[in-house]
Amino acid sequence: MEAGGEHFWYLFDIFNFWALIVLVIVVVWLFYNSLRFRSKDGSDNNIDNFTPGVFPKENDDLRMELTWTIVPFILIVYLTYIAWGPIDEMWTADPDAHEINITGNQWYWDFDCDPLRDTEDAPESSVAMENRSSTMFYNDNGILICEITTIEVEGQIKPLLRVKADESYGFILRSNDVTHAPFFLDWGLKEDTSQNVETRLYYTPSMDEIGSSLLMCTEYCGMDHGYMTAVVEVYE
Ligand SMILES: [Cu+2]
Repeated sequence: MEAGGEHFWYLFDIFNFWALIVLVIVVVWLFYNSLRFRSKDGSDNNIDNFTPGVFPKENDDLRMELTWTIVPFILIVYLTYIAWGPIDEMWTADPDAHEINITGNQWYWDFDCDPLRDTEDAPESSVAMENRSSTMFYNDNGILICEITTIEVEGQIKPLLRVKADESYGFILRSNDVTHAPFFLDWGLKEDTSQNVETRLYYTPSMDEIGSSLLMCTEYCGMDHGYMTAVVEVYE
């Protein structure tokens, strides 16, 4: 199964549906038992005659224990199963993918369209995005594959990553400080970036995804976490 896009929203709806079902069962069960097993006025409060430190085995109900163990287990196995394909797809390396570096910093994203350009002697420095001019990367046929520039969003300058529809991209994720997590909102992809660990995700934006969408940080990383956004644009 493919990752991201419509598959993400399909999973999103199914997970929300089951979350709602579980919520209703738990809340109804909670109120039913709270009301049903209330002690009456004037009755002994220790209605079950509990003794501290002694497990009241006589109140045990094997059927109930099996039910609340097996039913959630089946649900979790089912949800894991349907989410497995898209996650596996997102993590399956495509050797032909065009690589883009995404580096998290407190509190901005640093993109690099041409990670192979850097030599081993010149490790990536965290250049503040305000100082970066637009960079473009063309493939051997002279087609623009990736562009990094800036865009003004509600009065703030944000990085803008432009990628081409139907091209395969491999995003190499790193962090210069704490853990961040870029969330490609419209693609439904997210992955942690951690210091000293390189993580990757692979995606081919489709023609249906042409246009701009938000990239935001979804791992709390300090004061300006909420402003750690960027714009991702897919062009034809
Ligand atoms: Cu963050």
